[in-house]
Amino acid sequence: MTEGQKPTSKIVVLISGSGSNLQSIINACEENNIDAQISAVISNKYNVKGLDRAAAANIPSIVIDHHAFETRQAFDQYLAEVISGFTPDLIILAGFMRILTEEFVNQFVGKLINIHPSLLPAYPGLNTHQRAIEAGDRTAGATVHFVTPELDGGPSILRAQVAVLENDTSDALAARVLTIEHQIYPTVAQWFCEGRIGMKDGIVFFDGVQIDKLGLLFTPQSEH
Ligand code: NHR
Ligand code: GAR
Repeated sequence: MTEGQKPTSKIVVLISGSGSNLQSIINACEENNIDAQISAVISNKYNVKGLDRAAAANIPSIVIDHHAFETRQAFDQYLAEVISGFTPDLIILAGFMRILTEEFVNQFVGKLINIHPSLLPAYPGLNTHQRAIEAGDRTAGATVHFVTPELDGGPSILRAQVAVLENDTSDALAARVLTIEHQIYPTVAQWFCEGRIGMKDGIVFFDGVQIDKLGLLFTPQSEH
């Protein structure tokens, strides 16, 4: 490390499934678009594709099966211990499907981010795409936000929109939203690792300036 330079940040990624968002973070780290290393991938499920992605990138992975714990608190306590062992600067929820207890969140508040497949505050929780289609929404999207104890209620950092098409299906919309997720999540991870964003007293700062509660709006780069 060159003197005076900040050391590379350490990231822990939590997954439950396919891990395509994990892949976008892996790629961005490998391409030096994020100045960080992924110390570990933790899944609460066995045999998910995200674990194969971690293995392919030579990243250690750990499965912590929530069924093995009697209570949510016990699972979260163990999860927190394992995460703390890696002394991460940033913890990324990437399709992680377990609601986290207040005790867990409070241990890591300010360094815990999530990507949610809706334009928060619309549609917190599950089945976001079906709900957007049924409501007749013309736009959908994804939101990266700091995690607070309130489910999907933490302050937004960056949102991106996609169109809802005529006769859209939940799967088709989900795929369209995922492509934009893969753009905004590495962007936010890099901002965090560069120290450009942070949360203080529930307020997000970008380059030292307070941002709107809805977060910044991502504008895709047009082709030249
Ligand atoms: N925990 C806290 N405290 N705050 C948040 O904002 C969180 C969180 C944990 C996960 C991701 C979230 C999403 O982006 C997330 C945000 C799981 C559920 C859920 O209902 C809802 C939202 C999110 C993640 N999970 C069920 C549960 O009982 C299990 C569902 C399943 O296993 O399929 O935990 O959408
Ligand atoms: C993503 O769309 C993510 O926003 C969403 O699940 C998908 C995970 O895809 N997250 C949640 O719904 C969290 N409850 P991935 O595993 O391919 O990254």
